[in-house]
Amino acid sequence: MTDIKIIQGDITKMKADAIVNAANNSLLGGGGVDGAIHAAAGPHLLEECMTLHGCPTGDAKITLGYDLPAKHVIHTVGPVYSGKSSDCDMLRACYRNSLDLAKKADLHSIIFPAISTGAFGFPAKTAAEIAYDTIAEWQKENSKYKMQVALCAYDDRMYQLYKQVAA
Ligand code: AR6
Repeated sequence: MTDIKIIQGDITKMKADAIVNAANNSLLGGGGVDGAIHAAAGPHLLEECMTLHGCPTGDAKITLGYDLPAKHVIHTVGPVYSGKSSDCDMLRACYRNSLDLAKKADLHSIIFPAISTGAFGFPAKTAAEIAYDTIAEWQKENSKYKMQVALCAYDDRMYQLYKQVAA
């Protein structure tokens, strides 16, 4: 059964087994949600990220959450939007690999920001559809594993798009 909550707000304030970071290949911080997560988690997050030696686009790596309410951060790297169909494949891979990693770490709740829809320029509506459909498919394939998933919109527009695709 599909069980995806649509929520709005600042992901750094949210409690879960993991929040997902829309990072870049260096994993050493940046702006947007990445900057907010590092600021709220404190300097130990960057120290742990420095041991990970970056992350390829579409892949995901896990750290502790340090000063965040969330226990862990799953850092994934979305595609920089270029209009190629491989962008969609990469965005799907971000959601899939983050969920697989959370399951491997025995986590049971995860909150995603709208990966790639800010600085990386991915069209919000298509990104919302990819996020929802990929998570729903993963939940179907992993129906024996209880994983609460939420999609966190920061602004009203993204929130309305998520509500539309979930309807
Ligand atoms: N809580 C939830 N969502 C947020 C927050 C927050 N505190 N802040 C921003 N968003 P972006 P990207 C939303 O640009 O497009 C960074 O510099 C925002 O409204 O953070 O994947 C990285 O280091 C948007 O919908 O990530 C990379 O270099 C969504 O998060 C690059 O930006 C994603 O916007 C990644 O770009």
